Amino acid sequence: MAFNYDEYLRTDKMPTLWCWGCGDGVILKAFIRAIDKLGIKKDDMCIVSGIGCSGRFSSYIDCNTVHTTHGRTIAYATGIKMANPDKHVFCITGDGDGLAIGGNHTIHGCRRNIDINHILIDNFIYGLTNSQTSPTTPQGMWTVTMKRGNIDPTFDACKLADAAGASFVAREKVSEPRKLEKVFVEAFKHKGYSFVDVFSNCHINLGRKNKMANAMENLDWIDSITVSKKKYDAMSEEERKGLFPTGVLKKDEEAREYTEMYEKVKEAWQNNTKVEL
Ligand SMILES: Cc1ncc(C[n+]2csc(CCOP(=O)(O)OP(=O)(O)O)c2C)c(N)n1
Repeated sequence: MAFNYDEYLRTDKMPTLWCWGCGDGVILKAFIRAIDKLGIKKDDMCIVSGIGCSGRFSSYIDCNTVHTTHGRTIAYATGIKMANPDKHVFCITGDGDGLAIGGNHTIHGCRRNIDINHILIDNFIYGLTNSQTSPTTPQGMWTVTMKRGNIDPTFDACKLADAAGASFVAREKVSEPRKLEKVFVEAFKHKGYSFVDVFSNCHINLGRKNKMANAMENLDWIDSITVSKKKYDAMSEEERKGLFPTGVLKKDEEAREYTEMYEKVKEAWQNNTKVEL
């Protein structure tokens, strides 16, 4: 029997405001399938999103949702998780939302290793506001704020998340929806900060001015800059240039999770002792 997505969707909000062929819809479906696979109940989860095309994600799923301000998703999600440590908290951000205006929050979410699942929808551009340079825009590409080609160095979000202390770090792409679903399942099962960088297409606001004006051309370009972690690990430094590894890049099950540590703070106050780390 065909999978019933409607069970999870706010069907009255359909069609989405995403452009035809946008990768955000692929991510939405992979997300729903992962939730279903894990049997997470709608009442036991909360989706927190920021502002952007990616920010609309929370509008479409029929569960507890908060559509917050640009760049402040992790701050809201941290509060929600601290007050409800037994619930699943998902953060959906764009690359501008989660790495530029909200970059600082992403760093400290990772550092605290709080049990939040952060999906960064990485379309390499500010989509909603029509093509400004984002931290992940590749060098040389046209943007509305760098019309002669972007001079900012290209940024690897997974390296940031790893260095900042996230205990689960992965990258996938919308051209491989089944792999994306699998990575989501692993990320959502993980206790601690799970960061998933999802390469997605924005053929309208990135592609049109960069010789990939339709979804397929944009996806082909994404395929050309990605390689599985296994292959990446076997490559020389020279061969790795311009490529991003996909798959689960880091999984540390020993790292201490923040809400659990906070329980120790409560105990310390009750017993009038110092927190035991
Ligand atoms: C404080 C603040 N600054 C700027 C904006 C304008 N703004 C809305 S969305 C956005 C960028 C969105 O880009 P990204 O986060 O990459 O998401 P996408 O739309 O590509 O999914 C900006 C700059 C805003 N809403 N609030």
